[in-house]
Amino acid sequence: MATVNEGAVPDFLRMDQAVGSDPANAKKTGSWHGWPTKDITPVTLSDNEGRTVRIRTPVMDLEGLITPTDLHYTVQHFAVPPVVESAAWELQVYGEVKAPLTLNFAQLRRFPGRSVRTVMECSGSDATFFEYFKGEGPKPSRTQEGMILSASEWTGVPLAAVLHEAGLTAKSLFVRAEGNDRGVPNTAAPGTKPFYYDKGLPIEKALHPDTILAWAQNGQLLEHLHGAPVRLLVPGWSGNWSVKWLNKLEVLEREPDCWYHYQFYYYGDSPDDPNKELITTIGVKSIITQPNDDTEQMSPGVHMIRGYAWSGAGAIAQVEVSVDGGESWHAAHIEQPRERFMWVRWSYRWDVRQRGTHHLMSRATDEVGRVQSHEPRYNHMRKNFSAIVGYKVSVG
Ligand SMILES: Nc1nc2c(c(=O)[nH]1)N[C@H]1C(S)=C(S)[C@@H](COP(=O)(O)O)O[C@H]1N2
Ligand SMILES: [Mo]
Repeated sequence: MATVNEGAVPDFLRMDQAVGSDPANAKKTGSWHGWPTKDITPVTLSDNEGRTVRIRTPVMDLEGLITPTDLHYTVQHFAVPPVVESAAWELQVYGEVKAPLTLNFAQLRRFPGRSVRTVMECSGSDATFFEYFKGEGPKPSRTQEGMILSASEWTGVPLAAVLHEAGLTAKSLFVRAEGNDRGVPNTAAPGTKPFYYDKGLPIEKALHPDTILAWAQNGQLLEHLHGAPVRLLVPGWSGNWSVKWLNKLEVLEREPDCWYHYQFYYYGDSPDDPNKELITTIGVKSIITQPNDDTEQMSPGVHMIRGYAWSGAGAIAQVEVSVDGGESWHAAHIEQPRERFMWVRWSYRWDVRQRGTHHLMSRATDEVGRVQSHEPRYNHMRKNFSAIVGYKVSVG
């Protein structure tokens, strides 16, 4: 182990000199954030053994683009599966391939690596806004409930590299990814047998270079709740495609009949709707983070209205802000970097002189021309809410 050569460290760099002796530098808590003690806490739920199994992200409190891993939301449909050590992990690749293969963790890591920064949004995020928009429920509070929305840098290898190693044929049209968690959904038909969580990705998306098998998140090996040792990561598509605790890749000629396709993550008016549409790409969406539900009266003067914007279909091209309930719109400043799958931060300088109530809104447009809508796309499962949510603020 290397030892520090005390003599080589200049006095001003020594920890005791720098912070220890001066009471003004004593560790502080509360709203002071110069020490890693600022109380930004996720909304969590624990199992009956005290383990955290659900996390909702306090998006209004975030700075920058990366959600710290301990604040990144987590969702799983079944019980969290037992830990599989990376040394014991294996990935089976089989089905419509030239040469089925089994890879261990070390072998997977020999493929050329790739990192991708992406926003991840659960289809169920903001679902209670559907009732609110229909006038059937109170306005949900994103500050109090947290959001099923986060963003990370993920590191792994392109799924395409592994598929090419196994060898694709003209019949390799879908890739079914299966996790290690097993159960029976609450809403499944009586008699449904337990099954492993799985999703069947069309080959075009499977071969996209940013669709990766990830073993790391934000510079560290994956944590168990996020799918360790290896998960699938499908940027731009709803979170449920990014299969955690990945064990198997089955290549198929036809779309597999995964339960979480047309029984859960679909658009449609009812379970019997003959025109069900599978949910893939996430919407074009912006949210205002400042001011927010916790903001009390604002004083006349300059305020920064801030937020995030993202789209599953392309980079964000424009964000506009309205301070009069959507009658007039002004361009917001979009902060760099603006990456294809990442969210962006935006801000609008609002110089407000007039006292009274003002109705703030934000509207995002992506590079393929999709514009955030005023009305949600209603669907029986209440998935993928992406409409504009306004905030009334009082200036006085
Ligand atoms: N194996 C497995 N993978 C899964 C799920 C699951 O239940 N089992 N849930 C999906 C859903 S609905 C979402 S939104 C994301 C959440 O990923 P995270 O917990 O790392 O944020 O994982 C997806 N991958
Ligand atoms: Mo989800």
